[in-house]
Amino acid sequence: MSVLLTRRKLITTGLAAAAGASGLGVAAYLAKRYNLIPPDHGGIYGVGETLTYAAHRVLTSGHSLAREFDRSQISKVIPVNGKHPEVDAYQRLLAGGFADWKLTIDGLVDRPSSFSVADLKRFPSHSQITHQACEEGWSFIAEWRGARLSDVLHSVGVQPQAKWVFFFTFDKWWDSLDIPDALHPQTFLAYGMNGQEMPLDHGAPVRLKVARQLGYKSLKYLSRITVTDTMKNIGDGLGSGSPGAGYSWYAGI
Ligand SMILES: Nc1nc2c(c(=O)[nH]1)N[C@H]1C(S)=C(S)[C@@H](COP(=O)(O)O)O[C@H]1N2
Ligand SMILES: [Mo]
Repeated sequence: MSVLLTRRKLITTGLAAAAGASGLGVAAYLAKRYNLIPPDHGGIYGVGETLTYAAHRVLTSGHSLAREFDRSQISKVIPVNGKHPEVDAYQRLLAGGFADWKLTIDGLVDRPSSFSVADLKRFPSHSQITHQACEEGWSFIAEWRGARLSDVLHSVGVQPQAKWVFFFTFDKWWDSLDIPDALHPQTFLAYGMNGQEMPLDHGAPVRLKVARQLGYKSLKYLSRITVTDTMKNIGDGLGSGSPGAGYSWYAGI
């Protein structure tokens, strides 16, 4: 067993034991010591959120892969959660076939930039056949195609002090990932699904695809990405709209 594994085992065993035996407060203390506290740890489910996030980060050290499937396993019926945005700005882009759509990336980057769909297609194109699970209980397997978010972020030069990557959409959703999940090889800016351009209600023209978290982290209809070193000045400061609606910021599976 490697030294790293031993250390990991120690921390996770420690977290679990502390949670079981001596009370959740000790587990939270250990997580804090190792800098594994998610932003919404203060709520009713706070200690539970901390344990899940900390255990995932320690066990997977950021880059373990979500399971991938064969084409034959792609779901025949694909549910859609909600309709595409009605706001004028989105409707105008849709009417123009998204030719004028651009994804802005700013914040703690060396070269703030905007990317059209064609620009994103110039990055190496990757695909994944993964499972997407909604917190409401339904799920499906689909093939997603896109650019790795890591490739796009590297092209704009993420600054060393960066900790979070925030995403904003045309229907006013917002969420964030930590740097390990943002740079994860299965985190895509996805422009294709099951061999087609991204279908309208699945997030056209480009959505986020986060393979290792529940569906609600995979934001559709992206408009802007901002890299930050704090969550404080964005929304209610909890990293996402989800905690306010009763769902945790970290939705790892
Ligand atoms: N912009 C935006 N992104 C979103 C949503 C949304 O309503 N708006 N719904 C989320 C939820 S709850 C889920 S489960 C998935 C659903 O993706 P699908 O419609 O492609 O199945 O998208 C997520 N991303
Ligand atoms: Mo969902």
